[in-house]
Amino acid sequence: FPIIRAQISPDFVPDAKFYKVEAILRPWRIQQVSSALLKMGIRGVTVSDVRGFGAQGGLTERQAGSEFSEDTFVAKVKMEIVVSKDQVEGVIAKIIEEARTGEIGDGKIFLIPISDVIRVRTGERGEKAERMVGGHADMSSVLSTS
Ligand code: AKG
Repeated sequence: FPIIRAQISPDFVPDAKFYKVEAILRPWRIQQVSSALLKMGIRGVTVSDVRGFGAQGGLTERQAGSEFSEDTFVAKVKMEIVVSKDQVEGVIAKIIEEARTGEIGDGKIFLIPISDVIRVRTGERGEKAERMVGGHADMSSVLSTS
């Protein structure tokens, strides 16, 4: 396989403290992706069932002369993860590693700068709101340092 190297390009991505990694992926790869992210310590993943089509119009193959619809929607899952800037490349690399089959239909990842994060329960903003506390990761880090 070619070496896949994801890098934030300052020409395309406005600088921000937090980014949303929005990935449109194959539904049957979601479990594999999310458990790998969990192992990395990533918390706060939102998934939605979506339908979409890309450059192929929802078709994996096109045969000359055959009739096909240009807009056949294929079932995908949208995975949304808001992380701090230093976690972005790790998350992108992990998603590619776990979701890629090499076939048409593997999906896409969009990187969206986030202005701020606000925790509803406390009204905290920024890093305090982004950080996931009280979960399993917190418990295990407490255990491993004690
Ligand atoms: C596309 O519509 O561009 C596709 O990749 C279709 C193939 C698929 O999603 O399974």
